[in-house]
Amino acid sequence: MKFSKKRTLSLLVGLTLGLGAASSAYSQQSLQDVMKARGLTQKDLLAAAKTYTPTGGRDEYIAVSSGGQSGQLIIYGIPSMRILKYVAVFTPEPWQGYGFDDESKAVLEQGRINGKLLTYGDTHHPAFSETNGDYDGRYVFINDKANPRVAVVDLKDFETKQIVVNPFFKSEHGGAFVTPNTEYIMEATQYAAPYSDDFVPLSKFNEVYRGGLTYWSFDKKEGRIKKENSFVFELPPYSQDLSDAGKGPSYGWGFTNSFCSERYVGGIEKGRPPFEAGCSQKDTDFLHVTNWKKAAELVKAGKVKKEKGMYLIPMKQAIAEGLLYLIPEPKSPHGVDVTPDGTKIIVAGKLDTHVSVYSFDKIMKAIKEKNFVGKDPYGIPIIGMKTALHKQVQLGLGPLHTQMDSRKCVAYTSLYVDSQVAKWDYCEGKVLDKINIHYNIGHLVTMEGDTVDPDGKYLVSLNKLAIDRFNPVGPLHPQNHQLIDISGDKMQLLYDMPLPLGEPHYVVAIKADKLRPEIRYKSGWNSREDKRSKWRTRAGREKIVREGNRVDVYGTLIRSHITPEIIEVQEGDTVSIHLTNLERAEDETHGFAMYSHNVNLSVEPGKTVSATFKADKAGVYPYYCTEFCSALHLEMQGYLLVQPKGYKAEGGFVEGQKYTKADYEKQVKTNVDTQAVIDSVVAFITSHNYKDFPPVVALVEDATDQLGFAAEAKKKAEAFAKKGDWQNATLWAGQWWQYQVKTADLGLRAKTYLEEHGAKKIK
Ligand code: K7E
Ligand code: CUA
Repeated sequence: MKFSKKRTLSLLVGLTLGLGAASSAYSQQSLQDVMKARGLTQKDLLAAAKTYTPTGGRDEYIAVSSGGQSGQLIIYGIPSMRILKYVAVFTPEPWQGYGFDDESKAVLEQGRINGKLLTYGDTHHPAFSETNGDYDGRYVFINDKANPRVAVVDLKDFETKQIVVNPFFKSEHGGAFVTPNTEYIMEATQYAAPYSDDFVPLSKFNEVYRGGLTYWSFDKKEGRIKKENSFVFELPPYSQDLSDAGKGPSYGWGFTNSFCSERYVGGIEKGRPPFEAGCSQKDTDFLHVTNWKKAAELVKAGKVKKEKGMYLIPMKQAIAEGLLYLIPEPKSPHGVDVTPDGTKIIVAGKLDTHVSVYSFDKIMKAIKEKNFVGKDPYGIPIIGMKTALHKQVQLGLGPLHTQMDSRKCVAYTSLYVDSQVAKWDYCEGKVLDKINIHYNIGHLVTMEGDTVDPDGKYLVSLNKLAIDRFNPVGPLHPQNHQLIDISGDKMQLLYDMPLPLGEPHYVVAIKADKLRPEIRYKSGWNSREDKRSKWRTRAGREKIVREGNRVDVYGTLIRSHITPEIIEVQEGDTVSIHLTNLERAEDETHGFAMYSHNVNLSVEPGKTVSATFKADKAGVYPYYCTEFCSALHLEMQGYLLVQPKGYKAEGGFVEGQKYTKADYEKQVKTNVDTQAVIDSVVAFITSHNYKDFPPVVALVEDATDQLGFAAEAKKKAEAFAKKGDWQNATLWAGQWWQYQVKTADLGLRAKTYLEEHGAKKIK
């Protein structure tokens, strides 16, 4: 467990070389046996040693991947490539209760477009929040290409908090990218469309259809996008593509690619050449250069008009104020990436074998000297390509995206057509290394590779096609994320990870120790609004409140019961079940599922969530906890009874089993024996330095709680016994035992932990 990486490696290598080391003959043989049986080479073993993570081990980096059309985010560790979580963003997801509880439904509701609720998103580019151009580990943003929206995910709990809809665009792609202090989140259009929601014939394409670039204002303290402070650059109907924000010397500026500056409109069904022909005819398209800092000042000074609840900067105003410039770039470009020092802008063109490196200094000089080669049809000044270029470097076929290394001037660019990654020097303009990937790479990511201070180390290649890489699972293949070691001079392929959800476009990777997610919510927390829920309940305060046809159930969840266990309502009532998880222990989530009402909740420790539904059919509806939370999890259950209109109550509870004094005494004996086991475990724990182990301290805290509950149940049992009510006495004695079992379970977990982590005896 405590072996250093070096030590583990030398151990492995030593064993495989097997130079007559008779003393370790057994393990030597077994490792070679495995190699032989599985057909593994020395190189494979080395790669395995670089990625294999023993049980309980952690990853150095956490990757946040777009989930493509799944509308989610995928979280995985690097270098282990183990998937840790899917985060529901634009799409309902039952495990997280997302889109099922009222609180998260309200988030999805924010994303309605034209009154329609959308239950998917086409996610492309996740972006971490930044402070001084470096990841600060607080938020992640993700865009939806199909329905121009941006979502905010808080890394405190990896939950989606907000979705904003772009009121001008009908499609987007160049987002989410953040400015160096997360002042703004960039979002550029893809397919031009009218800003209004009206019908506009294609004959008016040049005059009325528009592209655009939104700078969404972000309030870092509150963790929310502020639409009312955000602004949009009106842009020509070119297909704007990716964006990146300037940093260092280029701070205050943004860069946005485009293709189809031909403004071609297809019509293949009418015999016109298709979009793809008309959109790739010219030799160059345009890089849009925008001055967001100056734009923000204009907005602040009240010089920009508001429309649809945000600021819209018309092209005329942007040109007059010197906020907007164009620079030709080789045809059909895709990625645009600013170098860590902010001095250069790297543009890769799908249909050009070169990567173009623009110099920010040269761009500024041209602007200062008004050195323009002309204007586009909308009057935007054009800076000459040669004027702005630092270098063009021939890399290979289909260069798309670029990421940076920790080494100065070193970058990695994906080559889609060549199915390769090129490592190259953007200062000198020379290729350093190439590696084959499988197959057709889109984006790639290096560790913290788009910050001012990249870590390098690993690169993940996001491949579009997997073809023959994995066991076949039908015509729809998983994606293939390939892990590459870039720490040496030569790139080394380490691992293939099938990603079984959506087509992820981009991934960002952050140093794991920058993240400090919470392990529980403050008690009674509405996690989507980040405040105490008005529906929260404390233990013993559970209640059912009726007001006309509305019934509010204030309930709680704790191992292993749901309070209330019986809910009686009348046909036609609107029922709202509000559940608070009372647990303080780590990883004690309870679920709540109920027959036939599409009610399915996830209630993490401390959280309060609600499910509102119409009880429109009389009947019996069992509900239960969906998370295997303790040995008595299956008993964590209850009934919703929907009584027919005019129903008159008959009878009370029917006892299935009658208990006697003997039953009570038998149960008490069991409890006394159980207490002895608990005492021995407690003695073990307290005789060790358990306080040096925070996970054990948390377990002990939880166990103490459970013992407290046991004591309460014991009191009840004894009170009933005194009255000779053996029925209730026996049942409460049983409940007393249930809490003991939970205590013992926690205690044993703590004991195992101490044994496995070499705890020392202290007395
Ligand atoms: Cu290249 Cu949406 Cu960034 Cu796909 S995008 S690859
Ligand atoms: Cu709570 Cu199972």
